[in-house]
Amino acid sequence: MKNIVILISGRGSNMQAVVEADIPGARIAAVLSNNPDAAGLAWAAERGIATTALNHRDFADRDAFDSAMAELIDQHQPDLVVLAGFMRILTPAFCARYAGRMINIHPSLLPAFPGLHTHQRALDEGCRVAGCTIHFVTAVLDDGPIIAQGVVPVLDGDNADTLAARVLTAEHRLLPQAVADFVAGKLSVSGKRVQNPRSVAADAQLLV
Ligand code: NHR
Ligand code: GAR
Repeated sequence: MKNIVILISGRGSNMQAVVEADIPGARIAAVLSNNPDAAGLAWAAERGIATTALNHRDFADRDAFDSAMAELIDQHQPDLVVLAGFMRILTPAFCARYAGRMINIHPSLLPAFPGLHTHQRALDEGCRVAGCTIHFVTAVLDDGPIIAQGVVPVLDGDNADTLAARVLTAEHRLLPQAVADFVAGKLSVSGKRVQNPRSVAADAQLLV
C-alpha cells in the first residue's frame, strides 16, 4: 500500500475525485488544509479519513508554517503528497523534502498561465483551448515536470466561471489517473520530461 497525503485549501472536489476513485494500492492517509474552514475537510472526516487544519495565519513566516506542515505530513509516512487546490506557495526546503513524490493540479495548460486567475487570463489572451496540468512540484512555481494535461475548448459565451467549470471536469478525470499511474510506478522523470505510457488522446475533450 502507498500512503497518500492530500493538501487542500477549499472545496476539495479534486480530493474527492481521488478518494472516490478507490485507486488500487493507494491509501488516503490524511487530508490536510491551511484553511480551517475548507469544506473538503468535513467531507473527508465524514469518511473516516484523518484530517487536520493548520492555519497559516498562526505562523510567523512561511518557513515556520511549512515545517509544521511537514511534521504533520511525515506522521503518515507518505509515498505521495498531492496538492489539490492548495493555495499556499511552498518554500524550497519543503519542496526538496518531497522531491519526486509531490504533485500539483494546476488549472491551465502550463507553461501558459502559471500562478493565479488562470481562466480570466486565458480568456483575455483569446485562447481557443484551455485545460489543466498535473506536474511534479519543484521550488519554482508551477514549473515542475509535467505528468499529464487535459484539454477543453474555450466557447464563445464563456466567462471565467463557465470555463473553470469545464476545466474542472477534466481535472476530476485526470488527477485520479495521475495518482494511479504514480502509485503503479509507471512514471519516470528525466529532466523536465516525464515518461507516462498513458495516451493524451484519452484526455482530450475537444469535440464538446
Ligand atoms: N509551491 C511551490 N514551491 N511550487 C509549486 O509549483 C507550487 C507551490 C505551491 C502551490 C499550486 C499553485 C497552482 O496550482 C502550488 C504550486 C498558490 C499560489 C499563490 O500565489 C500560486 C500558485 C499555486 C498556489 N498563493 C498565494 C501565496 O501567497 C496566496 C493566494 C491565496 O491565498 O489566495 O501563497 O496554481
Ligand atoms: C481547482 O480548479 C484547482 O486546479 C485550482 O483550484 C481549484 C480547487 O478546486 N488550483 C489552484 O488554483 C491552485 N492555485 P477543489 O478544491 O474543488 O479541488
